[in-house]
Amino acid sequence: MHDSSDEHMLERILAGNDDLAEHNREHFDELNLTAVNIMSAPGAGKTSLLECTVATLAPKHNIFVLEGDMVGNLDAERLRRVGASVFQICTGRSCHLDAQMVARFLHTEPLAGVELLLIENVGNLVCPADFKLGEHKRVVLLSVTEGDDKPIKYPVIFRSCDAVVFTKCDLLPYVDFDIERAIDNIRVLNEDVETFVVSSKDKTGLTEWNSWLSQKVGAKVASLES
Ligand SMILES: Nc1nc2c(ncn2[C@@H]2O[C@H](COP(=O)(O)OP(=O)(O)OP(=O)(O)O)[C@@H](O)[C@H]2O)c(=O)[nH]1
Ligand SMILES: [Mg+2]
Repeated sequence: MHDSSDEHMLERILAGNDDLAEHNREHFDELNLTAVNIMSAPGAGKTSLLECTVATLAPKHNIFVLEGDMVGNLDAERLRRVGASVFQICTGRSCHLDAQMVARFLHTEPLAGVELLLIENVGNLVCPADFKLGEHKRVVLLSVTEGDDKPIKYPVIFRSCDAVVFTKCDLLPYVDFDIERAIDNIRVLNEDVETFVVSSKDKTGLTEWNSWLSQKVGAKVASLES
Protein backbone atom coordinates (compact mmCIF):
# COMPACT_ATOMS: atom_id res chain seq x y z
CA MET A 1 0.00 0.00 0.00
CA HIS A 2 1.30 3.48 -0.91
CA ASP A 3 0.93 6.45 1.43
CA SER A 4 0.83 10.03 0.18
CA SER A 5 4.61 10.59 0.62
CA ASP A 6 5.28 7.58 -1.68
CA GLU A 7 2.90 9.05 -4.24
CA HIS A 8 4.59 12.43 -3.93
CA MET A 9 8.05 10.92 -4.45
CA LEU A 10 6.86 8.98 -7.51
CA GLU A 11 5.35 12.15 -8.99
CA ARG A 12 8.66 13.99 -8.51
CA ILE A 13 10.63 11.15 -10.12
CA LEU A 14 8.26 11.04 -13.09
CA ALA A 15 8.31 14.84 -13.49
CA GLY A 16 12.14 14.77 -13.59
CA ASN A 17 12.00 11.93 -16.10
CA ASP A 18 9.51 13.86 -18.27
CA ASP A 19 11.91 16.85 -18.38
CA LEU A 20 14.81 14.67 -19.49
CA ALA A 21 12.60 12.93 -22.04
CA GLU A 22 11.86 16.37 -23.54
CA HIS A 23 15.61 16.97 -23.76
CA ASN A 24 16.07 13.61 -25.53
CA ARG A 25 13.25 14.47 -27.94
CA GLU A 26 15.04 17.73 -28.85
CA HIS A 27 18.20 15.70 -29.61
CA PHE A 28 16.24 13.24 -31.75
CA ASP A 29 14.66 16.11 -33.67
CA GLU A 30 18.01 17.83 -34.20
CA LEU A 31 19.30 14.52 -35.59
CA ASN A 32 16.18 14.14 -37.80
CA LEU A 33 15.60 10.66 -36.52
CA THR A 34 12.36 8.90 -35.61
CA ALA A 35 12.52 7.09 -32.27
CA VAL A 36 10.15 4.21 -31.52
CA ASN A 37 9.80 2.68 -28.05
CA ILE A 38 8.88 -1.03 -28.26
CA MET A 39 7.33 -2.40 -25.06
CA SER A 40 5.76 -5.69 -23.98
CA ALA A 41 5.69 -8.39 -21.33
CA PRO A 42 8.83 -10.58 -21.24
CA GLY A 43 9.01 -12.91 -24.21
CA ALA A 44 6.19 -11.39 -26.29
CA GLY A 45 8.49 -11.34 -29.31
CA LYS A 46 10.17 -7.90 -29.35
CA THR A 47 13.61 -9.10 -30.42
CA SER A 48 12.15 -11.53 -32.96
CA LEU A 49 10.09 -8.74 -34.52
CA LEU A 50 13.11 -6.42 -34.55
CA GLU A 51 15.23 -9.11 -36.24
CA CYS A 52 12.65 -9.29 -39.05
CA THR A 53 12.25 -5.49 -39.18
CA VAL A 54 15.98 -4.82 -39.42
CA ALA A 55 16.41 -7.50 -42.10
CA THR A 56 13.69 -5.88 -44.24
CA LEU A 57 14.12 -2.17 -43.58
CA ALA A 58 17.91 -1.83 -43.29
CA PRO A 59 18.37 -1.53 -47.08
CA LYS A 60 15.86 1.34 -47.07
CA HIS A 61 16.62 3.25 -43.87
CA ASN A 62 19.63 3.85 -41.66
CA ILE A 63 18.55 1.98 -38.50
CA PHE A 64 20.04 1.85 -35.02
CA VAL A 65 18.75 -0.36 -32.17
CA LEU A 66 18.91 0.59 -28.51
CA GLU A 67 18.58 -2.63 -26.54
CA GLY A 68 17.33 -2.56 -22.95
CA ASP A 69 17.74 -5.59 -20.69
CA MET A 70 18.24 -6.06 -16.97
CA VAL A 71 21.44 -8.08 -17.55
CA GLY A 72 23.40 -9.56 -20.42
CA ASN A 73 23.58 -8.92 -24.13
CA LEU A 74 21.79 -11.93 -25.65
CA ASP A 75 19.27 -9.83 -27.58
CA ALA A 76 21.92 -7.36 -28.74
CA GLU A 77 23.94 -10.27 -30.13
CA ARG A 78 20.87 -11.63 -31.95
CA LEU A 79 20.32 -8.26 -33.56
CA ARG A 80 23.98 -7.85 -34.50
CA ARG A 81 23.76 -11.20 -36.27
CA VAL A 82 21.17 -9.70 -38.66
CA GLY A 83 23.45 -6.74 -39.27
CA ALA A 84 22.00 -4.16 -36.86
CA SER A 85 24.04 -1.47 -35.14
CA VAL A 86 23.16 -1.96 -31.48
CA PHE A 87 23.87 -0.20 -28.19
CA GLN A 88 23.18 -2.28 -25.06
CA ILE A 89 21.84 -0.74 -21.87
CA CYS A 90 21.77 -3.02 -18.81
CA THR A 91 19.35 -1.63 -16.26
CA GLY A 92 20.45 -3.82 -13.32
CA ARG A 93 17.52 -4.07 -10.91
CA SER A 94 15.39 -1.57 -12.80
CA CYS A 95 12.48 -3.06 -14.75
CA HIS A 96 12.38 -0.35 -17.43
CA LEU A 97 14.51 2.06 -19.41
CA ASP A 98 14.33 5.69 -18.30
CA ALA A 99 15.11 9.02 -19.93
CA GLN A 100 18.45 9.39 -18.13
CA MET A 101 19.74 6.08 -19.53
CA VAL A 102 18.73 7.19 -23.02
CA ALA A 103 20.31 10.64 -22.49
CA ARG A 104 23.62 8.97 -21.59
CA PHE A 105 23.41 6.87 -24.75
CA LEU A 106 22.68 9.99 -26.82
CA HIS A 107 25.74 11.72 -25.43
CA THR A 108 28.05 8.74 -26.14
CA GLU A 109 26.96 7.29 -29.47
CA PRO A 110 27.41 9.25 -32.70
CA LEU A 111 24.02 9.00 -34.42
CA ALA A 112 24.47 11.35 -37.39
CA GLY A 113 22.63 9.92 -40.39
CA VAL A 114 20.49 7.50 -38.38
CA GLU A 115 16.86 7.76 -39.52
CA LEU A 116 15.13 5.20 -37.33
CA LEU A 117 16.00 4.41 -33.71
CA LEU A 118 14.25 1.25 -32.52
CA ILE A 119 14.29 1.00 -28.72
CA GLU A 120 13.62 -2.43 -27.19
CA ASN A 121 12.48 -1.74 -23.65
CA VAL A 122 12.89 -4.22 -20.78
CA GLY A 123 10.17 -6.89 -20.85
CA ASN A 124 7.47 -5.57 -18.54
CA LEU A 125 3.87 -4.52 -19.14
CA VAL A 126 3.72 -2.06 -16.22
CA CYS A 127 6.75 0.14 -15.46
CA PRO A 128 7.86 1.17 -19.00
CA ALA A 129 4.44 2.81 -19.44
CA ASP A 130 5.24 5.63 -17.01
CA PHE A 131 8.80 6.39 -18.08
CA LYS A 132 8.87 8.37 -21.31
CA LEU A 133 12.16 8.28 -23.17
CA GLY A 134 11.61 11.12 -25.64
CA GLU A 135 10.33 8.73 -28.30
CA HIS A 136 8.05 9.84 -31.13
CA LYS A 137 6.01 6.64 -31.21
CA ARG A 138 5.13 4.09 -28.54
CA VAL A 139 4.37 0.52 -29.58
CA VAL A 140 3.07 -2.32 -27.37
CA LEU A 141 3.40 -5.96 -28.39
CA LEU A 142 0.78 -8.40 -27.08
CA SER A 143 1.40 -12.03 -27.93
CA VAL A 144 -1.59 -14.27 -28.49
CA THR A 145 -0.41 -16.61 -25.72
CA GLU A 146 -0.90 -13.88 -23.09
CA GLY A 147 -4.71 -13.58 -23.26
CA ASP A 148 -6.99 -11.01 -24.85
CA ASP A 149 -7.94 -9.59 -21.42
CA LYS A 150 -4.51 -7.99 -20.88
CA PRO A 151 -5.54 -4.50 -22.05
CA ILE A 152 -8.23 -4.51 -19.33
CA LYS A 153 -5.74 -5.64 -16.66
CA TYR A 154 -2.81 -3.42 -17.70
CA PRO A 155 -4.58 -0.30 -19.03
CA VAL A 156 -1.84 2.30 -18.55
CA ILE A 157 0.51 0.99 -21.24
CA PHE A 158 -2.32 0.42 -23.75
CA ARG A 159 -3.83 3.87 -23.13
CA SER A 160 -0.63 5.73 -23.96
CA CYS A 161 0.57 3.86 -27.05
CA ASP A 162 0.28 4.66 -30.76
CA ALA A 163 0.19 1.07 -32.01
CA VAL A 164 -0.42 -2.45 -30.72
CA VAL A 165 1.19 -5.40 -32.47
CA PHE A 166 -0.44 -8.77 -31.83
CA THR A 167 2.46 -11.21 -32.11
CA LYS A 168 2.83 -14.99 -32.59
CA CYS A 169 -0.39 -15.13 -34.64
CA ASP A 170 0.84 -18.47 -36.10
CA LEU A 171 -0.25 -19.84 -32.68
CA LEU A 172 -3.85 -18.58 -32.93
CA PRO A 173 -5.26 -22.03 -33.78
CA TYR A 174 -3.92 -23.37 -30.46
CA VAL A 175 -4.99 -20.62 -28.03
CA ASP A 176 -8.24 -18.91 -27.00
CA PHE A 177 -7.08 -15.43 -27.98
CA ASP A 178 -9.79 -13.47 -29.84
CA ILE A 179 -8.20 -10.65 -31.87
CA GLU A 180 -11.49 -8.74 -32.28
CA ARG A 181 -12.17 -8.89 -28.55
CA ALA A 182 -8.61 -7.72 -27.80
CA ILE A 183 -9.03 -4.77 -30.20
CA ASP A 184 -12.37 -3.86 -28.57
CA ASN A 185 -10.67 -3.97 -25.15
CA ILE A 186 -7.94 -1.62 -26.38
CA ARG A 187 -10.25 0.82 -28.19
CA VAL A 188 -12.18 1.50 -24.98
CA LEU A 189 -8.91 2.95 -23.65
CA ASN A 190 -7.40 4.33 -26.82
CA GLU A 191 -9.70 5.11 -29.74
CA ASP A 192 -7.08 5.95 -32.36
CA VAL A 193 -4.58 3.16 -31.81
CA GLU A 194 -3.24 1.34 -34.87
CA THR A 195 -3.21 -2.46 -34.73
CA PHE A 196 -1.17 -5.11 -36.52
CA VAL A 197 -1.46 -8.89 -36.46
CA VAL A 198 1.92 -10.48 -37.10
CA SER A 199 4.03 -13.60 -36.85
CA SER A 200 7.81 -13.35 -36.90
CA LYS A 201 7.84 -17.10 -37.50
CA ASP A 202 5.72 -17.35 -40.68
CA LYS A 203 6.10 -13.60 -41.56
CA THR A 204 2.35 -12.85 -41.55
CA GLY A 205 1.55 -9.12 -41.32
CA LEU A 206 5.16 -7.92 -41.45
CA THR A 207 4.64 -5.91 -44.64
CA GLU A 208 1.98 -3.76 -42.96
CA TRP A 209 4.13 -3.28 -39.85
CA ASN A 210 7.24 -2.35 -41.82
CA SER A 211 5.22 0.05 -44.00
CA TRP A 212 3.89 1.80 -40.91
CA LEU A 213 7.43 2.29 -39.58
CA SER A 214 8.69 3.43 -42.95
CA GLN A 215 5.85 5.88 -43.25
CA LYS A 216 6.78 7.43 -39.86
CA VAL A 217 10.36 7.94 -41.09
CA GLY A 218 9.03 9.43 -44.36
CA ALA A 219 6.67 11.78 -42.50
CA LYS A 220 9.57 13.09 -40.41
CA VAL A 221 11.65 13.80 -43.50
CA ALA A 222 8.66 15.52 -45.17
CA SER A 223 8.06 17.70 -42.10
CA LEU A 224 11.67 18.90 -42.26
CA GLU A 225 11.41 19.75 -45.95
CA SER A 226 8.16 21.72 -45.63
N1 LIG B 1 5.52 -19.29 -32.54
C1 LIG B 1 6.13 -18.11 -32.47
N2 LIG B 1 7.10 -17.91 -31.56
C2 LIG B 1 7.68 -16.69 -31.52
C3 LIG B 1 7.32 -15.64 -32.40
N3 LIG B 1 8.06 -14.55 -32.07
C4 LIG B 1 8.85 -14.93 -31.07
N4 LIG B 1 8.64 -16.21 -30.73
C5 LIG B 1 9.34 -16.98 -29.68
O1 LIG B 1 9.03 -16.41 -28.41
C6 LIG B 1 10.18 -16.45 -27.57
C7 LIG B 1 10.53 -15.05 -27.08
O2 LIG B 1 10.84 -14.25 -28.21
P1 LIG B 1 11.74 -12.93 -28.09
O3 LIG B 1 11.74 -12.29 -29.43
O4 LIG B 1 13.04 -13.25 -27.47
O5 LIG B 1 10.85 -12.07 -27.07
P2 LIG B 1 11.22 -10.70 -26.35
O6 LIG B 1 9.95 -9.94 -26.17
O7 LIG B 1 12.31 -10.02 -27.06
O8 LIG B 1 11.74 -11.23 -24.93
P3 LIG B 1 12.46 -10.36 -23.77
O9 LIG B 1 13.45 -9.46 -24.41
O10 LIG B 1 13.08 -11.41 -22.89
O11 LIG B 1 11.35 -9.63 -23.05
C8 LIG B 1 11.30 -17.09 -28.40
O12 LIG B 1 11.36 -18.46 -28.10
C9 LIG B 1 10.84 -16.87 -29.83
O13 LIG B 1 11.31 -17.85 -30.72
C10 LIG B 1 6.32 -15.90 -33.37
O14 LIG B 1 5.93 -15.05 -34.18
N5 LIG B 1 5.74 -17.14 -33.35
MG1 LIG C 1 14.11 -9.30 -26.33
